[in-house]
Amino acid sequence: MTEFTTEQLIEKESKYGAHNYHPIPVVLHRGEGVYVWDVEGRKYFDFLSAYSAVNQGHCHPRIVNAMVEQAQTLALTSRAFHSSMLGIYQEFATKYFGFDKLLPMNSGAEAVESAIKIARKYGYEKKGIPENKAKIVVAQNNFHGRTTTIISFSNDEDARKNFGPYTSGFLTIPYDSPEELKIALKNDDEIVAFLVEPIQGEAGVYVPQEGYLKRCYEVCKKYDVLFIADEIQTGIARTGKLLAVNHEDVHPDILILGKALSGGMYPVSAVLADDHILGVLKPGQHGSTFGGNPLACAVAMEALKVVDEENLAEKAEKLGQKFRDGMQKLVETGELFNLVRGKGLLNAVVINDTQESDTAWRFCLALKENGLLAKPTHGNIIRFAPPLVMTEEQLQECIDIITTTHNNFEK
Ligand code: IF1
Repeated sequence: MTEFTTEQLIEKESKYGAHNYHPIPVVLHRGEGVYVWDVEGRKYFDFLSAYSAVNQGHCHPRIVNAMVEQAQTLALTSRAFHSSMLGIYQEFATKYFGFDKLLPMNSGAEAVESAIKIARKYGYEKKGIPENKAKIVVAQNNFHGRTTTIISFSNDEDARKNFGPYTSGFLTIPYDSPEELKIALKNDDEIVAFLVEPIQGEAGVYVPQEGYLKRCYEVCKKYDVLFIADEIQTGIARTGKLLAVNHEDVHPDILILGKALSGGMYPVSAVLADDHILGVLKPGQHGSTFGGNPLACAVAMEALKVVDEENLAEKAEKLGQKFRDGMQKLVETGELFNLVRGKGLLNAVVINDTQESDTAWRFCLALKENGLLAKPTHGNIIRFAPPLVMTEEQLQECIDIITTTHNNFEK
């Protein structure tokens, strides 16, 4: 319980904050594992996990400990000096993911920006592309973050409109089409990279056809183009493997991680690649005050150990199947759910109504009343992504909550 009520706290945000979000009207105060509590002490299952940042569960005791201990020792040095944590973290994480090198950043968007800069520089210095001509291929309906360059190649009007002028050098092709990628690369030798989400999260958990990533990777190899996987949302056990590209045995040239790299405890992101690629960055050419700080290193290392030692990838795979089976029953027996899709514990249900309707929103409000938090995307899609530390019994309880809410819901 806190000094202020839900209404008072929402009012403060509304009065003193920028209105760049439309949250579900719940004010959270505490979290533990798969649960969060609001300021009135009501308990909820968290089915968003801060957009897959809290894969390890809220306030995981091991990650909290690592954080507190490091915070009491040394939090920030900047990269003007070495720290006793950075090299240890980089060695640990590169071996964990199988790359030569790691560039540490903070937010996801920053890591995407970094990957773009590295790919361009690689194109000029290793492939001899004429100055300012490098192009990067991206997919339609992508979501890679909110910076000026990244929104330049978004086709979401809300994300883009009135934020121009835009950064050039990006070519958009349809998602889920290796053929279109091949056509693009074949006809243009100024392309340096293909940047892609293994599953499009923001687009509504759009899972491409099996073999898509593998075929795109092969096309990239054929035309000597870097395959960049944005695994900020799909990575770190969320989809049932450590990385979503592991489902198709793809080893990206550049791997981008964020979110659950810290278990949601702290903004930690990273770009991983081998020497010949990351080696293009020389002193003074890229950096960040906070990137690679000792606190981030300690937190990320512990967060990754938890993923491994608690077998979170296997859990996500198994629980995900159970979750989709539960939702599939509702798709088949009721009128409200059109379909369920996803991989591991990154899933979504498409509601049988228009994108403009408020049905999905009202369904999420009903879920909240029944003790489960989820949020619609694109009007009629509801994403379901609980922390991966959930037990099978808890998941069954959640399926029951969604089923009861579904059966009592009036469209
Ligand atoms: C928000 C979405 C999820 C991402 C991928 C990079 C980033 C993200 C694949 C940037 C961030 C977030 C941002 C968050 C909502 C959320 C989101 F709905 F917008 F698309 F997860 F599905 N690449 N995704 O998903 O990382 O800079 O935010 O650390 O409120 O904008 P960031």
